[in-house]
Amino acid sequence: MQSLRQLLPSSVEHPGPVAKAVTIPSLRVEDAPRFTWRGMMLDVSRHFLPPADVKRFIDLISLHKLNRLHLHLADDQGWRIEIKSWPNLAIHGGSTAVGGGAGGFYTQADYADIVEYARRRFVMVVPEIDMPAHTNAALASYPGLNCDGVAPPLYTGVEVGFSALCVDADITYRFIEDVIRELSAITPGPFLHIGGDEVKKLSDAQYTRFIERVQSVVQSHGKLMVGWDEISSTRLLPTSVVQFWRPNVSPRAAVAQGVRIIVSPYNKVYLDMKYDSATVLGLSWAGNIEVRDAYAWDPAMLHADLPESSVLGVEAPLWSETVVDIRDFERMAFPRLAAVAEIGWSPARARVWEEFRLRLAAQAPRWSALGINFYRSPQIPWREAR
Ligand code: IFG
Repeated sequence: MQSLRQLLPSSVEHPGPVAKAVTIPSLRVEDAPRFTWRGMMLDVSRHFLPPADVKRFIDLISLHKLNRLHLHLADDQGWRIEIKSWPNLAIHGGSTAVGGGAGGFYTQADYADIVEYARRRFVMVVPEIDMPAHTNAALASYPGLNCDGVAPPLYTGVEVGFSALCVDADITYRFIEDVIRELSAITPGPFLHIGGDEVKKLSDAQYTRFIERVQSVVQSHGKLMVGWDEISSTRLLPTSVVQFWRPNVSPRAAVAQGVRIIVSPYNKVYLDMKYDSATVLGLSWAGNIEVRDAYAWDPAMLHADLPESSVLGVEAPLWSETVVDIRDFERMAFPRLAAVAEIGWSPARARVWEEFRLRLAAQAPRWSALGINFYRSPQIPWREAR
């Protein structure tokens, strides 16, 4: 359908009835994706996106034949999914956001609605509850979850790594069991992301024990564990998936365990990175990422010891420390997400920057008709309708 849609004039993308009949030549399309996992991640914790805006993104990613939507549902600044057995997680832990503004959360009905909306567009939702670090929102919601029994205040800043679950306390595993049980029950897809990134407050032994225990909880609920690349130092089931975000971390240990890899190199596809020094939104710790940086690389060439057979696919995370509403999210995602979509779909030999930038230029009328707030990168000769 998306291939057929791309053959239609951009005028059909305007809301409302199509003015006149549209014809296309009779043709035969033979096409198939290179990678199975073609995704993006929305960080709805640092800033919350209401369900209607998440559905808007599902429309836009399915237009580009992406098929995975990873929702970063819990972090230090916000817990965004209702857990019935621990109601204060969303009520208190979801009450604010970076900068101290209003937060929000998805009821389980909202989440089920998003999952169904995505399924009808061939997009699989992959929920993430980040742990053992990035957990201040949970710790602030239940004093009993803290080793000292004292709940920290809600956090509205942008530091990372300062929080950690009390990994040697039994209550922590009752909490994890309940959260994973409830989330698994409303997630038809096979994957459950447990984060695992940026842990500064635990020893390696504590971290390893924790991840391996959480992996068995995920497995007991019939799901496959996904985690950021820090988990590759632990003993993983071959069905687990490791999301490589740090280009300098070798996937050798993970590949040796037979796990599959998603590549999200922060210097190529972290969509919260500024386009250039003039970009108002975004961060710059990983360097600026213009459209060409997001396009001119290949997952199979990232690491010498990463065979293409281990690469499940590619995913572009959009962290929202500085990204507040849907128009900000769209501005950071487009046009770079179109580059990532082509990396996920097309054979490497078919990807040539000078050719891609012209095809991208031709998307301007279509994206404008769809009302996408895309960044007019100076690298692209945008063909705006007069
Ligand atoms: N790294 C953190 C994110 C976010 C990001 C912002 C990962 C896996 C920096 N962890 O990327 O939570 O703060 O660019």
